[in-house]
Amino acid sequence: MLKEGAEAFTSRSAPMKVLVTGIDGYSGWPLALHLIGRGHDVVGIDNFVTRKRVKEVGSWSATPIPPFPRRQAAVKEIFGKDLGFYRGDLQNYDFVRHTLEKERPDAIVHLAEQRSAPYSMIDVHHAVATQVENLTGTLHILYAMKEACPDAHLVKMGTMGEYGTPNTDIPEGFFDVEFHGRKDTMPFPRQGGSWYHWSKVFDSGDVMFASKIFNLRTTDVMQGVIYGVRTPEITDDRLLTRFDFDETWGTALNRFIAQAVLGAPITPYGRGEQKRGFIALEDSMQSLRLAVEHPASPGEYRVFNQFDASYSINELADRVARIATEFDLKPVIEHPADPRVEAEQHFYNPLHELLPALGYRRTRELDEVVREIFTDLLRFRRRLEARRHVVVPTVQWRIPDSRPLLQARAGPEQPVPTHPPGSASIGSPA
Ligand code: USQ
Repeated sequence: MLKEGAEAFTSRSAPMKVLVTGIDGYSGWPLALHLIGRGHDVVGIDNFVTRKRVKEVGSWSATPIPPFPRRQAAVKEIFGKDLGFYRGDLQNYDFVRHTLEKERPDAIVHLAEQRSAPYSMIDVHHAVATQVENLTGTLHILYAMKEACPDAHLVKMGTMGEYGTPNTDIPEGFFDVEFHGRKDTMPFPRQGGSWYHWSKVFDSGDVMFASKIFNLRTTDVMQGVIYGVRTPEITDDRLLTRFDFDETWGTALNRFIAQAVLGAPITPYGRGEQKRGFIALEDSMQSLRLAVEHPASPGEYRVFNQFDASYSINELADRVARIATEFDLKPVIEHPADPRVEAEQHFYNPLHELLPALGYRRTRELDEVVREIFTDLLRFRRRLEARRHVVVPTVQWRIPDSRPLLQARAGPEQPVPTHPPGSASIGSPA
């Protein structure tokens, strides 16, 4: 349970060893750079499945991403530090335990999960792969922590989407309930909006329970939608992080900017009054670092709502359209029927007080980041042009098999989930 007040947190500013799972990903890579820039030692794990899965839906990153050994070499050259790396799969328990035993990190930031809601909704195979892989990876980490490094602190990437859109304020994880005359503090109800979001809900239960039975230090991060392509540490194109814009892997604001660059319609789904919590990439990294540097206590399971401000999808579309004109673009906004099953107009007031209590401060304003994304995407316009067909919404929540639709969009190849559970080899430092 969460301890009250910021005083309960013990800050550790001394250099720490941090293991980042999913280090090759959109958040994992800039997090590694940010932690290294702050003097921490970073070791990463990845199996490169996101690279494969983005290809599976016919897309690629708008930013060109070097192979991992070149990323490591750039870190060595620019930061003068070694970045340890294990290529391997969290589905393999021996690999996870072996890596934790060898590295004995102070903190583990667990980002290595299937992170796309639309990908999880393609068909039954993608739904099952998402849930089996996400839950198995997390359970393997929890057990391996107990065996190999029980004093380490787990910072687990969850999602604001676990809460859904209830007609009440959303607390940070827990709330006080009075029912039939009795009172208790209980986990706030979770109402995921995709098989992906439900996998995070189930993960949260597992992390909370493991924290109790194994006396582990855990922080569950309810992450809002991240936007942006740069952090201060990305000073060279070899250090760029990936930027997805396709319907499956791209997220709302990033997609809208890519659509404006392409001259394709910006697509707020349905009425566009859906509200979500958003945060700039740089500020998300700041938040994760604060969580790492202020570990939970042994046996403590705490929940942070990690977003900076809430916006409706229409507000974001309008803002992107307005800023696009500064770049001589001629944006058009269209409202396709919502392919998802979600409230298109609703109350939304999540609280976010715990990270500010640890020192979180907004460093980026939305308009400024939108301009920065436009500037970068215009540089990589040809990469967007080459995959322009993938921005159109295709995966439908209400139908059990969207593969024919994806196939029609992508050509003859039938997408099937890459990387069946347990298929990857035991990794070694590379
Ligand atoms: N949306 C549009 N038009 C688009 C794309 C999205 O209107 O072209 C709408 C969606 O219907 C939804 C909202 O924008 O209402 C957010 O969708 P999204 O694709 O940006 O984000 P989502 O699928 O919720 O998932 C993303 C990340 C996920 C993370 C989550 C945080 O992929 O890993 O957990 O954001 S949150 O949304 O707070 O749950």
